[in-house]
Amino acid sequence: HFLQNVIQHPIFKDGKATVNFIQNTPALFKIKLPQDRTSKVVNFLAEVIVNGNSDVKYIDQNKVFRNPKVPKFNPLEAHPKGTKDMLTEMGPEKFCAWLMDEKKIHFTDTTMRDAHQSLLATRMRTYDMLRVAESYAKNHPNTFSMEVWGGATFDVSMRFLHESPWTRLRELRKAVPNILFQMLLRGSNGVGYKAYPDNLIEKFVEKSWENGVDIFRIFDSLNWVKAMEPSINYVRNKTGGIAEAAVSYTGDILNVNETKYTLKYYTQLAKDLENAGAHMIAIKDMAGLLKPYAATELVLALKDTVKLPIHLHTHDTSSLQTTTYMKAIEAGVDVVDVALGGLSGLTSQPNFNSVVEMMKGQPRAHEFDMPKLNQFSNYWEDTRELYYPFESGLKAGTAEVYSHEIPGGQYSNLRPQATALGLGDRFEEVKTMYAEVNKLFGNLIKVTPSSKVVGDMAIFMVTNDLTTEDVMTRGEEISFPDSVISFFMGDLGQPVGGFPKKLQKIILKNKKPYTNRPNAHLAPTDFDKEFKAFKKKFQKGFTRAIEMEDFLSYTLYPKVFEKAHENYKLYGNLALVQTKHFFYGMKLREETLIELEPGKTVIVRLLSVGIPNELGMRTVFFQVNGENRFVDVLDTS
Ligand code: 3PY
Ligand code: ZN
Repeated sequence: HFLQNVIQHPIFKDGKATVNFIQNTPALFKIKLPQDRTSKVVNFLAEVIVNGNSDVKYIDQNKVFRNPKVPKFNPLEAHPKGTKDMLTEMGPEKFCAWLMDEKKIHFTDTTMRDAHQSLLATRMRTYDMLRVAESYAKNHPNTFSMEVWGGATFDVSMRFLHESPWTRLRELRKAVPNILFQMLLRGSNGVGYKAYPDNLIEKFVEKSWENGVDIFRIFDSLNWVKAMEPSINYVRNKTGGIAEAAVSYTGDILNVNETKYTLKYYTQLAKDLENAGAHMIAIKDMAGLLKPYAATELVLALKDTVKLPIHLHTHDTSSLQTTTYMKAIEAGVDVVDVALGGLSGLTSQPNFNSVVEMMKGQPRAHEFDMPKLNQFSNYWEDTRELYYPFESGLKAGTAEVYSHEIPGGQYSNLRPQATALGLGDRFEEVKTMYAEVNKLFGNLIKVTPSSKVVGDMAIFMVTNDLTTEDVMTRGEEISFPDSVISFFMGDLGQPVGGFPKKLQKIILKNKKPYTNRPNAHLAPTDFDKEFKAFKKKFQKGFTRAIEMEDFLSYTLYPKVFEKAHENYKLYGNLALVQTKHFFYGMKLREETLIELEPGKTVIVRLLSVGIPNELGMRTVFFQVNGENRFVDVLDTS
């Protein structure tokens, strides 16, 4: 049909079609695609086979993937009782009291959130999580919690993986009804990079709970209690979940020259968070700077200051952090964050499997079935191979982290960001500059989004060959990155000790900064009006009723949502496609299985790919459930 239209077009008929024909007659090439789910997903496969997945920058043609094995479990057996059941029975206060009475050390498994955010630029797909989720829930119900949501996963799942973060959460919840689910919430910045209206955050918290989140780890990128307080209240008032408020750790409390981020500073902060209503306190060591002996001091002091469970989070960038856990456990920490072996270490969390082994025979040991826990590590090790283009390239632990202080979750993004800007060979300089910018900005707590501001400035300065002296002496002539200007305006809140005044003047030029909560300047979201307008705009593309959750995704990331939605209309639910074929397409005679719904599986086999015709179109032949099908795709190479 499409070819008929082209052939009968007057320009084409007259033999006047040139290389510009496609550009000049775009309507002809807007092929109306069939709407059923099978055709949509086949169209996607054809597109990746011909043009590749635009998120994959290079392909190693010799790469051979192993088939990740899901550890055995009984699908017919009920889920064993876990911490989620206990929270439901006890409510947050009693549950936290139980946790503090526990002698055993407890473990949060971060594999499905921070581990892949920090090692694989957040690219882990729902497909690979769902494959093992039920098995994990049935094999290891004694896990304290699983961090599965929030942080960068929210936008990356839409932006690059063409998934709905809400569907991910719901599907995981179904597979894991027994273990607590945890998310990372950037306080007033939600799961974004700027402040949002308070009532939007409130709705977001409420919906996250309804869809499956139990523990909300709430932090502020500048450790500003005022910015965390509203979120703590929303969790307390709108959900039955746990408000875990985070003390983000930077510097070194054992450094005798430290005057800002001292032990006293952290204990006071924890006390303020307890007074603000936190159920638990997290030590959020986002860059992995908490050294073993410092952990002893910090945990003992916090235990002395607050009557709440203490949950320790770190990144193993230095490769020392298992020792930090040992010291923290000795000092009485209640829960530590770990990742399953195959996705642990370096910029990720310490190795779950090995920490369990370390504790064997010790007073605070917590028993896990080791052969089975190791099977899960192997699953992730094999699965990780599928994500090789997103590896950060860090091969060994580095003591450099104590000087640059780059958070683990940022490290895996900063390198590709630098490479994309042509600074691949100058990453050393970027890291050094990151530390210099931190000093210039007054020594900040650096965690999303404040860490992004520092990263943006570092890259900007390296790109433009600027020194800190240039900034201070001729900053008036420099147009700084938007994120930097916005930061100095007070859009992310107030840093500890305030902004460096001279630099603030240079960066803001004539603008006047504010000092109260950024959210106080934002008009509340008018849910009635805006949700109605949203429905009107988007309902056509949905095969189900639009939900408030869709609206929240849109409100937090309008452009990203719109693009993801366009994609959804074209290709349907891409979370169902196997990862190998999602990223790399299919090889000749290869088969892929797509389970559209339980009991409805489509088997697609690639038969051949035609050479481009004079219009650049290629015909991809498949066998779909035994029947031949072809799809024409414009080769854009
Ligand atoms: C995030 O906000 O995504 C983080 O992981 C911060 O550490
Ligand atoms: Zn982290």
